[in-house]
Amino acid sequence: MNRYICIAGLTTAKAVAAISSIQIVGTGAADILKTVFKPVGRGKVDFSKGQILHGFIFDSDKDIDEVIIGCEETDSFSINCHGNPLIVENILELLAKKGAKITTPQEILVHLSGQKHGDDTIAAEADLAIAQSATLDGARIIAHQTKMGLLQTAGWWIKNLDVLELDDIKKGAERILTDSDIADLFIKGVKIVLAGPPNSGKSTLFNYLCGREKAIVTDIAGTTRDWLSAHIRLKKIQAEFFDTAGLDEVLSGQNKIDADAQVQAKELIEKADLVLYVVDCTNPAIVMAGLTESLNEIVVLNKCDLGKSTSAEGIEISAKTAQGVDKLLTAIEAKLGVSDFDMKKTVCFTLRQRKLLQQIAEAKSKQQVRELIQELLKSNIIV
Ligand SMILES: Nc1nc2c(ncn2[C@@H]2O[C@H](COP(=O)(O)OP(=O)(O)OP(=O)(O)O)[C@@H](O)[C@H]2O)c(=O)[nH]1
Ligand SMILES: [Mg+2]
Repeated sequence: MNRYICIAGLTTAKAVAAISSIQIVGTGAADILKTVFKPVGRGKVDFSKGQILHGFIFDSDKDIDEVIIGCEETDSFSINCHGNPLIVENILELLAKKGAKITTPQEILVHLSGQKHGDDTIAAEADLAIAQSATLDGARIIAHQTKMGLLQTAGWWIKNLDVLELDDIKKGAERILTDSDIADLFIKGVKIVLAGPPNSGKSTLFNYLCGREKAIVTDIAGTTRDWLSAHIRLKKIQAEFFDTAGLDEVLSGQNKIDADAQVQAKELIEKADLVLYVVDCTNPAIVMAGLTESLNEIVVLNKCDLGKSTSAEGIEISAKTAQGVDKLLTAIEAKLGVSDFDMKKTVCFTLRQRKLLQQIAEAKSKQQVRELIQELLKSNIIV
């Protein structure tokens, strides 16, 4: 029977790198390490908190790798080995053989932040979310919630529950949810889809934003079929731009490849945070069809270097000369609501928090609100 209840897993990327880090945490972690680690030189090994140990991980009479072990807490160690997936696998296999349960980086991180923050769930969740934030501002927004923000608002609600109106708390929860939608754009990044009729210059604009000729550009309608994407840093947020096939009913009926390309483009549009509907402004009869009212959309009038012949409204640019592109990037952030977002707003940043706030926004009694806030402040983290 397994005597230990400890877990181990890789906390760095699963790739060839200079160093990989394996974390082993929980009851029995030190006992396991004693059986697989030998120090460089002689002397007794001291696994107490704060020690840094240099030596070898070995299995029977065979050394697996030279390592540096950081003793971070009682029964919490980081094994820093060479960044070779094979070595990592051998060490994990050995730890499993000795009784550790091998698990995901997520579970390890949950364990570590739980250890660090005790029952302060929001702070523990923040540790995990900050590590995955797409931007520094996103990390800053999350960090704010652990001292002020969400922690303070929830604490204030609980403390003043008797004198506060139920409706005011419900409205407060709704406001937090709305602000969280924008905060999410800083934290997770945004998906922006370039859509529009064939030949309007979507790929030309995409290439300009990428800074290289990633997509094929020709004057043949229907050039792009498989979509391409690229991560591009805007002024405030991180965006993934998607170049898609031109939307066109004729192309759609032409053959299976074009038909599939149309389907893919429409699927991407549905999932986008923002659609840039790119049209050729030299065409007096632009078809503005294809998109739905519910979409967050900016109309881009491209090819303005050739003169404008359409009466359609939109942002005039030339993807070829870059004229107007800066204005477009500013308009994108304004449309998404991130340009003047106050980083000190109270927001939620996990699904668990969001669900509880949704329940608070629909609560029927103060007692129900009390229970929900208590759960918000203290409960197990759900990754
Ligand atoms: N003068 C001018 N030509 C442009 C501009 N943008 C694109 N073009 C030209 O328009 C043609 C079509 O450009 P693409 O970028 O391939 O158009 P697309 O929208 O990706 O086309 P599909 O992939 O077929 O949907 C090419 O010949 C481009 O050089 C622009 O701003 N000004
Ligand atoms: Mg294209």
